[in-house]
Amino acid sequence: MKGALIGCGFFAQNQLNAWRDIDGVEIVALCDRDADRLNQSAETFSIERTYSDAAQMFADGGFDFVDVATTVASHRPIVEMAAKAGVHIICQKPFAENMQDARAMVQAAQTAGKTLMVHENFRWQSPIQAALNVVRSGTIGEPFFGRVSFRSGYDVFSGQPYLAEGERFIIEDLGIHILDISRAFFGDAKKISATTRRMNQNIKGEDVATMLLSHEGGATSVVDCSYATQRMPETFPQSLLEIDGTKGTLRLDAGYQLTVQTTDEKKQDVSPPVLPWAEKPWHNIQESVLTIQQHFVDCIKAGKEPETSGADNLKTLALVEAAYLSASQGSTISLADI
Ligand code: NAD
Ligand code: 89V
Repeated sequence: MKGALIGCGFFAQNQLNAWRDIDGVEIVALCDRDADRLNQSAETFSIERTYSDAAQMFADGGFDFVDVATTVASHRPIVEMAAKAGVHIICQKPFAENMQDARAMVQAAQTAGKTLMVHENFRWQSPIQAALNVVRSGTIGEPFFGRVSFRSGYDVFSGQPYLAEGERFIIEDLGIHILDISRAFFGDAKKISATTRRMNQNIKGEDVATMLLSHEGGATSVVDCSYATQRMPETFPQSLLEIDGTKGTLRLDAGYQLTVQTTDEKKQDVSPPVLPWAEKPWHNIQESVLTIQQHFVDCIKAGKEPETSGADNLKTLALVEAAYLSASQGSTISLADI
């Protein structure tokens, strides 16, 4: 399969490394309107075709899929161009700026008959997959309560300065992943209520969010996120889990320690591997980039809908919108109204 990538910024370097690791895939074209970033990525990854204009790249064609690694404002126009050009699409999160755009993007890919997957990679992290395997196997019975927690004081703003500048921050950028993990464990949500705070006065958006979800199957989950938490050990970028089921409990604690208690207790170290191009503490996220991109390729080959497809991600994005609405109104929001 031949691919093209648009947006040669901070995170795309991981995506380009991961594409290089996947058998049978070659990235043949790159696009970025920033010439320095474009040329640097082209040189690092030995990619000859380079473009400053995505429309020109699609017009020239010669690839089966596009990887959209730009920030959110450009996602809808690029995804629509890609669908018109008749290529499969993998698009970074946040999928879209609002539900209307996201629905239009899903529709565009459906009309074109092409796969559209969102690069929603946190549920693909191997410690999360290890916990999902335990829950899906029925070992702890029916999960009725969960907490999915991401609390850190890590400086994300030096690598991603735009995160300090938006009206929205933690729910849209990070909470979106943690809400998606909650969906992976407990299914879709019916209702959500949220509170937010901004503790860091040097940024525009909220950096603390606490969300309570009622899931359609009856489970309740607490999704809590913070970039204002000074603690040792610093756990960035680990998502921690506490799940109570009818037959036992599961904990994913700091340091990737998984504990499953039923009639007995089993402890397991589920630390992710550090890939040759990865570096700590990002290795957890970096490994999931490889896993999710492999899933995209496997699904296209098998003609299957990806687990984190565009259509699926509408439900995660709806949770983000509902959480902001809840925090601004001080009320519980029904997902049916989003
Ligand atoms: P970035 O600003 O470093 O890079 C984005 C690049 O896209 C820039 O080089 C910019 O010039 C280019 N670009 C923007 N619009 C363009 C257009 N229309 N045509 C051509 N080039 C264009 O951003 P980043 O930190 O790499 O983030 C990119 C996306 O990845 C964001 O949506 C972010 O939320 C997401 N992200 C995801 C993860 C994850 O774990 N899934 C982690 C970090 C970032
Ligand atoms: O995964 C992300 O989207 C990143 C970070 C982990 C820093 O929040 O922006």
